[in-house]
Amino acid sequence: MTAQENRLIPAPAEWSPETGSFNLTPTTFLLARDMQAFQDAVTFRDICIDWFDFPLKTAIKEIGSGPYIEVAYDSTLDLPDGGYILVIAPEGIKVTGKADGGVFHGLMSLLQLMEPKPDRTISIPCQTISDGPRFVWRGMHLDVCRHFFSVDEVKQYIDLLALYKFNSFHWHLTDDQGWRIEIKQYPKLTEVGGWRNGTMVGRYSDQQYDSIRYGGYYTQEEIREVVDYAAKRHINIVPEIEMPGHATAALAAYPEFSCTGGPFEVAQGWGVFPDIFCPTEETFTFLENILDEVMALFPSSVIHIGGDEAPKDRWKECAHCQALMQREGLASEEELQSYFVQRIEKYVNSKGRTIIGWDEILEGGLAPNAMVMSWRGTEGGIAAAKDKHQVVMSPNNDCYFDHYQGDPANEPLAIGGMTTLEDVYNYEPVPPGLSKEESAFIIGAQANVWTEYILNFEHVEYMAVPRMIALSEVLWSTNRKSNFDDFKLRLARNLQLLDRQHVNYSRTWQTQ
Ligand code: TNX
Repeated sequence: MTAQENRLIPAPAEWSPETGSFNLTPTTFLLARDMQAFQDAVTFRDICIDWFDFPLKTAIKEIGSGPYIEVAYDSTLDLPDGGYILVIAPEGIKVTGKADGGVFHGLMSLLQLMEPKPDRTISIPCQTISDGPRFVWRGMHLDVCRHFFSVDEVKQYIDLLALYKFNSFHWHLTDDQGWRIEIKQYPKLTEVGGWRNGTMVGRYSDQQYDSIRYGGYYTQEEIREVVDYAAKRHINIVPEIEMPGHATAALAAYPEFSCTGGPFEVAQGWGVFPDIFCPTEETFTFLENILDEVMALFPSSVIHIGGDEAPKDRWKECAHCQALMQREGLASEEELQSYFVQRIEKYVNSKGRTIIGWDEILEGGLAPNAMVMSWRGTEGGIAAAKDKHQVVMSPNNDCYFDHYQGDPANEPLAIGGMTTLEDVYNYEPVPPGLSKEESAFIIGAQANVWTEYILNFEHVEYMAVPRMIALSEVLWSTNRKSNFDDFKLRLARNLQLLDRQHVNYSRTWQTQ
């Protein structure tokens, strides 16, 4: 393969093309040297059936005399965690990976290089790759509240994350417009909170609504299935349970945890709503019980507790809140939010997990062990990093894939903003002005796909792809060339892979 034909994204750290190719036939074995690698081999076999209808055989013992695709973990590799060495020669292929996920990442590179032939064999050009990630948090988010996506669709989304070596899926499960995760102790969360009696249609300024009942939720069994599916692809799922704001759906089901007692309806329009959780002992018990069930379903060491856009109007007028502020010596409602988050943090920490929240959790004082997701810009992230808290960058200018990606005149209705493919490609997660020590607290970045104006999964694909492909290179590649023209060439070839899966990616960038 010539350099011009290279289509690997994210670009590997070191890459040397060689002559010849390996020919994969239905009798080729994928041979695992350890049980961990065997698990990856089995997942890869499933992926090859899905992608190429190709029945790759897997084994943990040598069968016959090869040729093999050999996979093994090796903790002594001089590579970052998750790195791998991939050697493709005419006599065989070898993937050696470093935990966590190195073998799988190597296999995803292999997948991108596979060229199916009409005779049902697959040709893979010879080369040697040595590779490893720059950041440990390589994230994509999906809002399933404003619009709901099926288990199958969420798995398709996870497939895309896996192909581009993302390792974190932030599942935004609760919001004003719908509560999407079954909680056994509080069935009304989904029975009532999972459904709304209409939805805003078109532009926000038009204030038009339909009156169609809309909703859905995931059962705990489905959640486990998705968690397992992601884990097999070395993707951790970070669940988000929003508090104290974006809580209208929960309060429609259980108004007793609000300041006024309600009643409330699940929100039909977009925006920020004034009724938020009231910090009573009963509310804390309610939220802790919910978090217990959430933590039992999600092994993630990090739990997202939201924290954004919580108007303080109700707290200002609430006798309980004002008395609590007096008792605790809290000078403002922002400090009351900080008190709220710190109590939740203490609880989550007591279960051995860490909380992450949107950058509003800095207001009124950051909880001692919290991680911060910086979305309103980079200032929150910079402040948190200086304060020695881990930060995931997600600034809306560069990482909001609900924004327009091209001239609004030619694009489907979006929330606003403008984040082109080139903007994402040129994004640098470590902001200037941080010292080396402070920069180490920027552990990665994430793009968010909020779905107010994204009504179906095809549209999710359109908004996410190829911007997420550009982000994958930002997050993974250590030798980023900042050569957008070269990236576009590789992208054009890389997208042929997605044609096979009928992914509805955007072509807007081709005319930019
Ligand atoms: C702000 S980002 C929100 C979301 C919206 C999004 C739309 C964040 C923490 N909160 O609730 O969906 O803007 O871009």
